[in-house]
Formats: sequence, C-alpha cells, structure tokens
Amino acid sequence: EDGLSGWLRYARIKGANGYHNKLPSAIVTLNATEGSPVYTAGQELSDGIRGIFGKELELDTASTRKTPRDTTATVGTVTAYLDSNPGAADRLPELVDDGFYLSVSKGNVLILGQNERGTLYGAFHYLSLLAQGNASDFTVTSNPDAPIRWVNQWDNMQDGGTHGSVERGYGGDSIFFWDGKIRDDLTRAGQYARLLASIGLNAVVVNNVNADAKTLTPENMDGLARIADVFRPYGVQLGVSLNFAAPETLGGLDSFDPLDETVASWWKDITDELYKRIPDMAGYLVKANSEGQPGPMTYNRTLADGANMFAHALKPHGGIILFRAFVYDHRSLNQTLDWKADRANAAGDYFDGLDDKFEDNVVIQIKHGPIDFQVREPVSPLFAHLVETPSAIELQVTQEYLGQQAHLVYLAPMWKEILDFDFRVDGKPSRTSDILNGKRFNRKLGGYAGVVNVGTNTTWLGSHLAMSNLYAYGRLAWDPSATSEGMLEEWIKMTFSDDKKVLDVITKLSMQSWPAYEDYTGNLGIQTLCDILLGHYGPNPASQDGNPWGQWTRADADTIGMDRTVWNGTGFAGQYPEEIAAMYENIETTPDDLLLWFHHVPYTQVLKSGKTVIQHFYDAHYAGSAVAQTFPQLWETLRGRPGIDDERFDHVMYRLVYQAGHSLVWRDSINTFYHNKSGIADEQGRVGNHPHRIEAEAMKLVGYEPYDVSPFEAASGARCVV
Ligand code: BDP
Repeated sequence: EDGLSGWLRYARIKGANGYHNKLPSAIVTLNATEGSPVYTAGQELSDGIRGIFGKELELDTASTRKTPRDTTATVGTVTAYLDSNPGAADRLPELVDDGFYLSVSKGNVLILGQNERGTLYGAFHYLSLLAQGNASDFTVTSNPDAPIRWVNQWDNMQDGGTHGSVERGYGGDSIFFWDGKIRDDLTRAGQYARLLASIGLNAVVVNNVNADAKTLTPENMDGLARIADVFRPYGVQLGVSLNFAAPETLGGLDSFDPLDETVASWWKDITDELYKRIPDMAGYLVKANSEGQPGPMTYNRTLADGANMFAHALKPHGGIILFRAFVYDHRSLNQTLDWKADRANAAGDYFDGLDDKFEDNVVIQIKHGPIDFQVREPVSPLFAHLVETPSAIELQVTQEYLGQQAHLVYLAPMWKEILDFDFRVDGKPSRTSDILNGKRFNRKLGGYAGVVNVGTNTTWLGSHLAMSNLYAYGRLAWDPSATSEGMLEEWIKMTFSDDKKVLDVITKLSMQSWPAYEDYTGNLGIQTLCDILLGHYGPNPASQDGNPWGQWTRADADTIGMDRTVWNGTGFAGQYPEEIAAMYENIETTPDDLLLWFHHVPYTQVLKSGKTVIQHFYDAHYAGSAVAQTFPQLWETLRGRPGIDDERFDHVMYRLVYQAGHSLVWRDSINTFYHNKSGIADEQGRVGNHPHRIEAEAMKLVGYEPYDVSPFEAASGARCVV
C-alpha cells in the first residue's frame, strides 16, 4: 500500500459475500459517451463493487441493454432519466448544479445527477457508503453548499534545472510540469482528478499564484488542454493562474496597464485562444500587487480595474476570475519606523470602497485569516465587508506553517471554527459559511479554494495521515456542517479499515493534533513562532520581529503581542462589524486564544485561566509536546491491525517519532527564548533545566561532528552533532 489510491482503495471488506444480494447485478448508464463523467461513474461502480465485494456487474448503456436483470443500478442525469421515464418528474427532488439524488432499495439503485458530474458525485457517494460496509436501503438528496469548490496547486513549470517544483509543496515535484512544459505523461493528473471528484471538488488551478508568464505560450496552452482532457472524465475543470505583467514580458507590449486598450485586447486574445483549446475552462486566478508581484496599482489603477479586465475577457466564455485579496507590500512594512504599520490591515484597506466596482464574474479569494495560514488567526474581516461581491475562502491543505506534513495536524477542527464564526453583520447571524454560499448576502457565486500542493510522491502529500485534510477540505466545501470526527471516521474506514482500534487510535491522534501543535508552536494568538525568513518550519521566534513580511510579535523584555485595537493600536479590530469589533477591542472580552493577536500586554498579564501569559507559554509548550510524545506509542498499538499494512505503518511511524522529537525542539526553543527575554522563571523550574539529558556533543563521536546551532535556543547548549 503506497497511498496512491488514497481513500479510494476499494479494498475487500469483512463478510463481503454476505452483501451480494443487497447489491445491483448490472449497471445501466444513461446517455454515457466514453470519457464523460457518467461513463466514469459506471466504471467506478463496477470497479468499486468488484473490489469491495468481489461481485462482477454487467455494464450496459441504455441503448445496448438486452435483457432486464434482477437488480440494476441506473446511473445518469435527471434529464436523461426523464426522457425515458417522463412520469417520474414529480417524484424527483430539486437539485442545484452538481447535486445528486441517490436511492437504494433491495439492490436496485438509482443515481441521478443534476448534471453529468453530479451523477459521478452520486456514484462516489454510494461507493463510499459501500466501502464503509453500509449497503442498506435509503434515499438521499445532496446538493453542494457552494458552487466554487476549487483546488489551487502552487506548481512551478520549472525551478532549478528541469524539475517543476511545487511552492510550499511537501510531496515531491509537480505532477503537471517538467522542464518548463506540461508533462507528456499525465497519468497522475488523472488520478488526482479522480480523488478530487470523489469528494465533490470541481476545478484545479494548476500553476502557482506566483505565475510564470510562459504558461501562456501556444505550446503550453496546448499542454494545458491535455491536462483539461485528463480532468474532464471526472468533471474537474481547469483553471489558470496569470501573471499580471504577461502582456509586457510575454506579449512584448510596452505596458500592462489594465486600462490600456492594447493590453485588454491582448488578454482577450489569450483568453479566446485558451477557450478554443479548453471550451469548459473554469477561469483564472490572479495574485496582484503582493509580495513583489505586478498588478494594476503599478499604474495607479484599482484592484477592481485589474480584476475587471480579466472578467471582460472571460465573460463571453462563461468563465470566472478568482482575484486574491492577499494584497500587501512587503517592502513598505517597517515596524521600527511605524508602530501603526500592520499587515493585517492590508486587505481591508486595499479593498475599501471597491465592493460595488467588480463585474459579476469576479470572486474575491480571501485567505481565512488576515495574515497567512497561522496556527490561529481571527477570521478575515474582509468576508464581512464584501456584500455585493462574492467571496471564496482560501484554506491551506498543505501545512506550510503547520509542520509541513512532517507533523500530524488534522485541520478540520480549525476550519470548522472559521466556517462557523459569526460576524454579526448588522447585528444579524452571519456565519462565514453562509457568506460563502451566498445565502447571507443573496449572491449566486462563492465558495472554497484549497491550496493542496500534492506532488509526485505516491502518498500525494508526503504523509498518509495528512490526506485526511484533503478529504475534509472537499467534504466541508460540499457540506460545512459535516463534523470533524464524522469526516475522520469515513476517511479512516476507507483508507485503513473499520477496525474499532484503528478508528479509535487514528481519531484520537488526529483530534489531539491541532491543539497540541498550537501548544508547542505558538499560543494565545501569537501565531506560529517559526522561522519567517526561511522555510516557515522550525522554531525561530527572534525572526518574528523586524522582518519585512509584517509577521510580528512585538516582544521585548517586559511585554508581548500586537496591539490591534482602535483606541491605542493599529486599528485592525475596527475592521470587524460592531459587535465583534467591541469584543476584540476589549481585553476582557477577547478570547484568551487570540489575546496576543489583539493586545500588547506584560508577560505577567493574568489570563482568564488565572495563569500569567508567560507561565501559560511554559505550561502549554510542555503539555503540547507531552501529547506528541504519546503519538508513536499510540500508533504502535496498531501494528498488524486490519488495514494497517507494514508499508504504511512504518511510513507513519517514522513521521510520528520525528514529530515527537521535533516537538521537544519546539518546546525548548520557545521556552528558552522567552525565558531569556523576560527573565521570569518557570514556576515549575523546568525551563533550561534538563537533568537527565545527555548532550549528543558530550558523547564519543564516531563519524559525527559537533555543530553550532542557529538559532542557539534550538539545541540545549546551542550545539548538536551532524
Ligand atoms: C505565503 C507563501 C508564499 C505564497 C504566498 C501567497 O509563503 O509561498 O506565494 O503566501 O499565498 O503563505 O501568495
């Protein structure tokens, strides 16, 4: 088991034979041409039922069907079904785009999609129940909560030699690009689309938001069309990231001003060329005026001017543009010169006054928090500002600041908190998920964008257990009311087995993982205290101040935290609707877990728990790393259990042992750093005191050399061996 099929293993379940009389004997697909999602649905059902139960089904199309069978799975779109069963119209429920109706009765199965991919989603849903051992009679109508359920891949066409790397990807090279071109062999791209379709995701933006203009050469456009071809059988559409300066750098124009007619018509031509090759292209994704990327502001144009230029080009083709709200200038942020400077304010400031300026096929893609995928952030207030303009939330499945898949961090509980957050716009219930699905502000578009960043590694993300995050992302985009434990249970049963011990242990590990990671990396809203300038990975709290990226803790000898109040700080709290602004403005009503996000306080500030800030830091780092210490032991109890093959067991164990060790590095680095800075002792005398530790550099070294560690607090005695 190398992980390649993810949760779609269709592994034989216990007592498979006993299910045969509850299953269909044949599959009839309605109006299925080869390569269409309905055709794929038929193939998946036949493969799945063969794998899970060892039962061979006959596969017919409506036209080739010869004899009626005892039990049949009828699979197709509602329209195709009604053609032959016009009387059924009254019995069928209302479906929205991509929705499906599924009914199972004594082995007779009806799977009807509102459209072709809805049909495929219905088939995958049925298979997921079967794989979990559920073949009982039932009827379900399922509609997606939001229409935009996209994946972003930050894949480079080429980086360092020939390989297409993946920015912030931890599972190998790009599955799409190689040597500055689209790969010849796109097998993995098709397998990826299959996984995504099985959880209801409907588009992939294949290239990095820091886009390479040469993505749009005629040869590469042909290549993109080949990717779209392997996605299409799964109902997955292709999207493309654009480089705003491409008219100049690729097109040879002397400008990329969005209000310049020649520039706009250059983009129109490119768009027409793309749609000629990919008639069902989903649209564009644009990162502009951020972290050195070009954009409309280079010409003193607004972000809306920029977004609308693409919207005009896309409109005749029915495409949409996701325009990112991640806009800030890392060259202008300087905390020493300006104590009011705050990167968190940037999106709200840049989009101020633009709400009614966007074309109706523009969607603003907003990272869930105002900074950058930290272990804890308040929800971006921009969701509450855009009333007329639809928005999509950007979540990160790839664990950039969250252990990079070398640490287990199950993210569904964090995403649920974000999606359930109530902004109280105009004093009324305004949950993030209801803003995204369009209900709260009465909009048609909106939804989800997940930065996934899989690579060529057979585990996709570099870690078997990290795949629960991809699974949960898709499930939540379809249904944000799904529960963290419920999604895990489904995923564990399909990925490993329904063995009780397996379920209990993986659930326990996963559900403990985000709180533990927060405890050992950065508490009370101070953000992940990792190295900001390098890889966003290991501990380096000193790098969290004075850096040009605006991720600051403002820690000194006595105090810590960013004052983001209106009365005394950067004013960020004032970007929220009234009730929420009042809550964050006041230190008493700010939840402890965001205290240092909103307030600058002495280390001796007493929390609602009764502890001081500094003692909470010490205790949380000990508690979080103590939880991580239990992970390898817990995993060990699964050795040889059903569904736990040696290959995956070892792979997971290796990572959990590493995580347990690295959590100690985190614990001691952060505690030592703040101990040194504040001069306040740990009440329990643990910090800086390791009576039983044997330093590696004190041992007799054979083939190893001592090495001075930077930052020094990342090793006791500031030394390790290499
Ligand atoms: C940051 C990443 C960087 C991305 C940027 C973005 O470190 O690689 O390019 O966000 O989202 O999180 O544009």
